[in-house]
Amino acid sequence: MGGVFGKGDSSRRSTPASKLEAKMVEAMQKRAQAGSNMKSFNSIILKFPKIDQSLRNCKTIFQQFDEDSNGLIDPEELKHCFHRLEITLTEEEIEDLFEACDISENMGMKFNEFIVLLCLVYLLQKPASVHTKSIMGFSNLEATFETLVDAFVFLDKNKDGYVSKNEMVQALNETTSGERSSGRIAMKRFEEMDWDRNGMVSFKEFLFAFTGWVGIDGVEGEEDDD
Ligand SMILES: [Ca+2]
Ligand SMILES: [Ca+2]
Ligand SMILES: [Ca+2]
Repeated sequence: MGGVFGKGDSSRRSTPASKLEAKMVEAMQKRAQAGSNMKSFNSIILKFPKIDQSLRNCKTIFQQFDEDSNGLIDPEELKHCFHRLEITLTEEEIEDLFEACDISENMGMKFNEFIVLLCLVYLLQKPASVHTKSIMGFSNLEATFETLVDAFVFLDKNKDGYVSKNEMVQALNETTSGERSSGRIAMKRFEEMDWDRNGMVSFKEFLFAFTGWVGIDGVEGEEDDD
């Protein structure tokens, strides 16, 4: 039952594939009301090195929670992790998150999967936390996650919680005058992001693509499932 997140299922467009995704979309739309600080696609690119650095630093956090040091954070370890970070999620939410981020389907979070998961948690938890007492206790990390959310909000012009191909093109056109090659690069980027090839990029897809771009390990190239 449920949970398999759209792999090979291209029948739905911009309809949330799961309860979790619906929540993500809702959280993203709420966040979008605050607008984006990003002025251009280039301003996102310029932030790459900083994001890269911050995500790499995250490795220590990962290792800390990988109690048996097998390179994976299993559901039990994840629960300890949330407990320690004072993240309150229901059992069901944790399971959904785990399932959604365990793209290598080995019942464990690899480093990149863990980062994506934390960022999704960040987005989900945000509205609830009134004062900005660092939710996860890692303020740098939160700033990075905020940048990623901000970048997504910038790209999602119509604020429906997904980035479409047109929006990607639009975002690029706003910036690059005269650089023709960038359009093609944008398309390539878009295709890299749209893993399930449904023509829409969800925040989760965006994050996974992002960890790949900044070269976070744990990304296993493209899967050719036919
Ligand atoms: Ca482990
Ligand atoms: Ca959109
Ligand atoms: Ca997609």
